[in-house]
Amino acid sequence: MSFQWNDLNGTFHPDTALDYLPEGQLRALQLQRLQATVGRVYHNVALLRERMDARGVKPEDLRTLDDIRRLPFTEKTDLRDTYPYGLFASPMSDVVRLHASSGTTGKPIVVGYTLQDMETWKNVILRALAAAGLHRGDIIQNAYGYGLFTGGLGLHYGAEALGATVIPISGGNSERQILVMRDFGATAICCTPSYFIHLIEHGASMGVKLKDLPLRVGIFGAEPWTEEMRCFIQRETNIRAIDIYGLSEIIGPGVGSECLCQQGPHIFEDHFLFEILDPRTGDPMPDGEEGELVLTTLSKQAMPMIRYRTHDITRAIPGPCGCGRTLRRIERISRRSDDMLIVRGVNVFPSQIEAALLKVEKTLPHYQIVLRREREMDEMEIRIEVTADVFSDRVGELERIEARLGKAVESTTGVRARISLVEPQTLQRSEGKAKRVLDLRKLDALKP
Ligand code: DLL
Repeated sequence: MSFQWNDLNGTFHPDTALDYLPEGQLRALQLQRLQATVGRVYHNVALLRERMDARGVKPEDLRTLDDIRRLPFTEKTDLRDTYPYGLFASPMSDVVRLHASSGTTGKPIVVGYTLQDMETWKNVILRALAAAGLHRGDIIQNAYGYGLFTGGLGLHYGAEALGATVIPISGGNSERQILVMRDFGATAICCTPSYFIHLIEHGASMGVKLKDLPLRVGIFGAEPWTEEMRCFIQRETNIRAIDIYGLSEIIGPGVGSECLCQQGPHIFEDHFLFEILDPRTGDPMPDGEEGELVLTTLSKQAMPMIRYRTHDITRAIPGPCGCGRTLRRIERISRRSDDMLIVRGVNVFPSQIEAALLKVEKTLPHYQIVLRREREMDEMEIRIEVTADVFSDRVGELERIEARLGKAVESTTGVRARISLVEPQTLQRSEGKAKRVLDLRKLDALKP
């Protein structure tokens, strides 16, 4: 049997054909799958059946896609409250894989997959990688963590199904990452954007410039990053930095991903239905306006999710994409409704700070936001690495950059911050998701 792989000339093989489904057919497929999913949940998940009964909704009441609004939301707390398997809609004997996510607080959540779910996952990843211009013959270094985290194993099977060569290196051990990247001739890397920036520096310290390697594409996600960060990565390495989005509760990586137009992730709408809602009222936002992303799985078996509130803030991007895919796009997720910091009463998002900082010359994309409570007042300190020459340059250079950064942050957020410039390689690096905020205010408040 011969396969039609997604080769450089842009032909797509059967797996990616769904990306181009005419709109009408796509919506019809969504409705059919939604009805089946809701039926499955109603008959197999007690919590959701009780909630639907309480609202007087039965699966057969779903006649159009808009009827989804009659269904109750699912929250992360529902997964915690029913830990570990309470939202599973398949018997454990059909579950072939478990993953878990610890999140930032509390009990972990557990997610399960049937064999068919594994096929779905493989399919969306394959399509994500193909959309990023990868194909048979590419050598993909997969530096997302393998294990309970969905990143490593999630990307793995889709990359193999694409026909590419996978290096399952997992996260960490940066020296080995660089040697493998160079010696094995990796043409693509998958990891968090913050870890990749660390690899750029680590390579430089070993005398390896990533620009000189065959590396062509980066599949970056699992944490918020900004367009400024993308520019930095592309400038330093000459690769295409592609944004991949996903979350454990829905499937893991592969809910959506960018094509080479790099204008926001296309959502794999044949498997995931998305709504953008006002996070306070739960009402739909007009097309193109910002709100909370709410996702419903359309083909998951083991753990279908109905109207899952992601707390990720984005908007639907109106209009078609230059690549010809009919799958709608969302704007990159730059923030979560729950990562908002309230500093002296002002709402501040770390992504706003990142964008402001990286616009100033000689800054490096490593920063930390430290919040303290001093004399009954919130104090925000921003530690940021700057290029080494700043420290050796003429007197006054440090102060000049500090002042520019302070101004940039204040004009973007409305909050004055103390800026501390630090030398390259001073701030702690992460192998996975970066931790940008250190909020010590509660601790400070306890001090006598
Ligand atoms: O981070 C899945 C994943 C792995 C996605 C590898 C992409 C690549 P969780 O650990 O459950 O799953 O975290 C999900 O991470 O709700 C977002 O807040 C954030 N996130 C994921 N991808 C992006 C992205 C994986 N591309 C949570 N941009 C999500 C911004 C992202 N935030």
